[in-house]
Amino acid sequence: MTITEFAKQLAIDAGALIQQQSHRNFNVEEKTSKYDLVTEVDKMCEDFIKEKIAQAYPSHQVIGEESIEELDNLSLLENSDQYLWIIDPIDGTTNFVHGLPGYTVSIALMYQKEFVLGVVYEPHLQELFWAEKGKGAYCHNKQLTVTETDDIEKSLLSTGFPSDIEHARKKVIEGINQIGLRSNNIRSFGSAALHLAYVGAGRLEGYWEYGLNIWDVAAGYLIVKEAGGKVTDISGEPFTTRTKDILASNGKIHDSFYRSLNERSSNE
Ligand code: LIP
Repeated sequence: MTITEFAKQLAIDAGALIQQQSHRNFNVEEKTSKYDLVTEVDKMCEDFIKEKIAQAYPSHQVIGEESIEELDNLSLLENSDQYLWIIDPIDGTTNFVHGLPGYTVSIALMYQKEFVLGVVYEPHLQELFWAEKGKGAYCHNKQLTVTETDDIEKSLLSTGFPSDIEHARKKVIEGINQIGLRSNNIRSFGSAALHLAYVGAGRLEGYWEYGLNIWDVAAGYLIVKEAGGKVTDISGEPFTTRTKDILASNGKIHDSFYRSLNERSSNE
């Protein structure tokens, strides 16, 4: 089994575990605030993924959302020359807690500080989005390409509502004021990884959000790139492992998307 096949199967198995656990009463806790939730299923699923990676690739390093020991682990992103997995066992935990679809399993792999593999699995529709560096992006076996739309007014955009309500969520809401009347429409599905996969799949022209972490976006980043799209930070600077505020698009609307979000409203 290739490493890509391994990662795809791992995401599917993790998704099945989540679905199985969704039918019972699970414990929900607040992480940094009441807007930032974690369940025992997130932790169980992260342990499952880590264990499988450790069995198959004992020398590989792993960063997981639910076991991040901030400084030590995050410095791996910039210093590791080896294989480094970046996982979010349930991206969109709020959806999961509320019994809403749209949450995903996100698994990315870096090698020598470059993203080489990204897998996003949506267990409700059982859709598997994945990309390999230099080899394209796919949904199952179908190759993905971003849309050709070059007009922001014809673009379906998306965003998320971060748990940091004082800064990041405020900025999202300001962004909606900026771009809501200039685009075709706006959607919000509740998972950064899913939004990015949908941009890659040509279902959305663009996605922006503030205050994210690398495990939310690593796999989706590669899917957008390999599908021919563009990902930067919100000010148009290159995407890095430290990017918190993200702008992803089909590439053709990127500049006007960026300008529309950053321009001051004409009513001010
Ligand atoms: C979530 C994101 C979502 C964002 C939330 C949160 P989690 O990830 O994917 O789009 O709005 O703030 O970061 O915490 O469910 O893994």
